[in-house]
Amino acid sequence: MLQFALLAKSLLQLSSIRLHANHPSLSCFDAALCSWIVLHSLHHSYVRKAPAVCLASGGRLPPRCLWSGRCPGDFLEIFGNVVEKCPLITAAVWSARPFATLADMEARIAEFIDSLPAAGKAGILRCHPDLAGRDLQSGTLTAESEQEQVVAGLRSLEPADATRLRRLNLQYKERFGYPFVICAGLNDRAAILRQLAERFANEPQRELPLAIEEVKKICCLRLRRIVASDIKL
Ligand code: 2AL
Repeated sequence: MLQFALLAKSLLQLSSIRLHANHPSLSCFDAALCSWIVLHSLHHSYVRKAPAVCLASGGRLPPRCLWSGRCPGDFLEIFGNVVEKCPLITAAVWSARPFATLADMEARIAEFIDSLPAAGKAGILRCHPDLAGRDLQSGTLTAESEQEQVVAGLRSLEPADATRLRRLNLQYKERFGYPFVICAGLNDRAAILRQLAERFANEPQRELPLAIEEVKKICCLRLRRIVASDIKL
């Protein structure tokens, strides 16, 4: 029991808990209580400090998210493309860790994007590939983008739809100075074509925030996919 008490005492000192644990003759009850407090506090400080993302998935933390909290390199490797070809955004929100929830991380990314001037927002949009464009045909899209475009049915467009999409994409880019961006994961090809034609008519001041909202939706779906794949590990 003395060993148990000493262990509890050193653990208490390790975890910086200041209880009256210095007394050499802790009772059995004191020792048990101390141990419980120590283990409980160690568990909580670990859970609070370690993870980049802490999801309530039956009390389990996604393993890759757990270790991704440790250094920026790991974090970037996992989350670097949640905003297409904009790892700078991921690197910037790294400082805001730990994230209590996935929604918290999404909110920090959205906050960062919203804080950019219009030229920065347009820059983010310019990092996005055309929908059903040359990169999809040549297999040079990012893995995330390819998956989204294929699932939306953009690889198997009818020739007439493909021609229409190409023409509208070009006109849109000429009008706004960046490619048409929409969350392909939430729209099928008919909805994409319809929205492209509708949004083309918008004034530039109205279109920029709409396009940026789509970037945030794409980001949320990508984050969810990453975390879901972690939970399966
Ligand atoms: C994309 C893309 O690559 N994935 C997605 O959801 N939307 N591109 C785009 N121009 O909208």
